[in-house]
Amino acid sequence: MTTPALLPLSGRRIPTLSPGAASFPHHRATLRLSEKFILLLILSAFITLCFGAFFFLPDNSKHKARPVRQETRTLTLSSSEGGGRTESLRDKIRVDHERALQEAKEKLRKSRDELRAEIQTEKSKVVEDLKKKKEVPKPLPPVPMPKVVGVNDGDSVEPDVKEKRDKIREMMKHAWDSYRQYGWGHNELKPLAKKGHSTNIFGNSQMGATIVDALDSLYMMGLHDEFKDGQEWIEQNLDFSVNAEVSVFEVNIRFIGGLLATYYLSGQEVFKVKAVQLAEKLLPAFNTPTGIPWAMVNLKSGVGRNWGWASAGSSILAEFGTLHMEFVHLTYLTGNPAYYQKVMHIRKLLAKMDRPNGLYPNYLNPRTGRWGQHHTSVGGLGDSFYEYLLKAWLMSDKTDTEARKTYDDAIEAIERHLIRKSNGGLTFIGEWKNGHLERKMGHLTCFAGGMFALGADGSPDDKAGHYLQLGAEIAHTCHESYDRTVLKLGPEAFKFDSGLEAVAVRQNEKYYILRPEVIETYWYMWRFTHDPKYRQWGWEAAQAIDKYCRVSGGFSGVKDVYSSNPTYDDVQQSFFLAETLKYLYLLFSSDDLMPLESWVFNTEAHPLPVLHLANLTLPGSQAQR
Ligand code: DMJ
Repeated sequence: MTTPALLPLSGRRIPTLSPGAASFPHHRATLRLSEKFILLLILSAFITLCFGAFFFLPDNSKHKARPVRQETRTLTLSSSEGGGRTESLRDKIRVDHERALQEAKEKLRKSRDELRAEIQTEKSKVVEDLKKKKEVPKPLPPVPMPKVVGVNDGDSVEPDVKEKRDKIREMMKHAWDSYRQYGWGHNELKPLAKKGHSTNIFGNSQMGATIVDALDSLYMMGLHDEFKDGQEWIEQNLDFSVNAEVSVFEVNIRFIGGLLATYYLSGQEVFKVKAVQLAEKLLPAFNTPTGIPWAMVNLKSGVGRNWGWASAGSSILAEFGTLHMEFVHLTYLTGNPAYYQKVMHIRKLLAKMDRPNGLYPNYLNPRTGRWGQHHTSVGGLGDSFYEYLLKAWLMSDKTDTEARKTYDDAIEAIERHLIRKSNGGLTFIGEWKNGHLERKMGHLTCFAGGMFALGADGSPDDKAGHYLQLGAEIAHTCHESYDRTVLKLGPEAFKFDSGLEAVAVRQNEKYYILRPEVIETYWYMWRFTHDPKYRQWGWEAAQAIDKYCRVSGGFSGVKDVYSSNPTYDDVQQSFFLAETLKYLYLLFSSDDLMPLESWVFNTEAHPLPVLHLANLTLPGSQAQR
């Protein structure tokens, strides 16, 4: 009861605490405190009076409603039988009064800072409670579930292949069990230190990135108990109202992609609901003058900004260009056009821009809508932008022809300006930097072999054979980058210069951090050609990972693939479980597990079903479909 009376009083103190308040003379503060004490006394006396009036004055309404005889009876009752009751009421009032006084005294004994802290805590509690009330998940509109095919198949009849598949499953279990034991709930695992790990892409949060990223792999591999544990953690702990500044791109591809894929595979509503809750938290990132999103957003405040290292405050092509698949699915599942409109706006804006040599620079300023440095890459900073153009077309059941045309044009420019053959006959994809070609290829760029193969069917001028061949050449080059190392694992970047062929030069390019791109390309090439060499190459990589990256607490990256005695980086990346092991597992499964006619894998290897939208119009998409 005393708190409401004190709150306005305390509230009035706040202005005195504003800048300048610190210089108030001490006696003045004392004077204010005694004034308040007197006020409180008056107030509590007044409360006592009200109590008395309430209990002892006759009730007017009763006067009107009841006959006179009953009135007399009531009065008689209170003076004779009610004598004891009056006494106890007086006692109660006295006790309440004393308690109020005591509480008031205690409050006044506290320092200004203590009081301020109390008020702040109360306020935050109210805000939190209100938020919790608001966050009760809204039921989502029912939509037809897309065809979910080939989720539980894939076991091979060949014993040798089956054995390899089982080995990959065992590796997955080791990675998961270690994370379960030492890093549970953290984003990632430090397998040597045997504790949790997180990087700035997830802010300072503990959002269980490995759980969300790994769930669909566990599901496909039939690791049911592990899947159940992960689902339970998500149901009980995955909370996005955290004060964390996260990467919009990473959260989209790992969390939203992971949750959506797991929803489609398992049919469990919780994954869909969580994906939508999280997506809502990303939307403020699009509040920029151009609608090109910030790279990072604070999940609590919605404030966005870009990476400090990006050219001229720019957003990154591979980040704002890798949202389409997940956002189309979000609109499909929720009926909310906002997601679809955001990504289509980005596409429209890019279509209007000039492109140097037909190439897309990696940097675009979200305030001015102008390109930053003219660097173009099919690896880091550019890669999945091209991938999502192709996959937007595939995911729309090949009806999004605008996306296909944009992909074809971009690939044509890339082939003309960035793809070359080395002296030793290896096809590589270099990087365009300020008007010249850097003859260096990243591990990340190796995904492009799979992309070319995936896009071969449907390419213009009957060039399907050409693109499948290009995919095979990239796969070969990337295999060489693995084969020319001591550990038989690929470096982060390798050169084709001054007599060098597919080898890393700088020490800081010699590491392998459990990345998936080379194995991803082997898998696509395997699906399209069934050439046994892709399974062979995949198996070489799996063995090397098991031999050099496996430790008792999980799997770790290594710092130098050219050293026979490498040191560990002590990180088990979440994409190792989401992608590397999933692609390996698929490589040793039959094609009826996740057939590519029905599923499109996002850039983090989370499969999303093809939406047969030919006769459907997404809200806000009239112009496009
Ligand atoms: C993954 O998170 C995704 O594949 C992303 O597109 C880029 N690379 C990492 C893994 O290497």
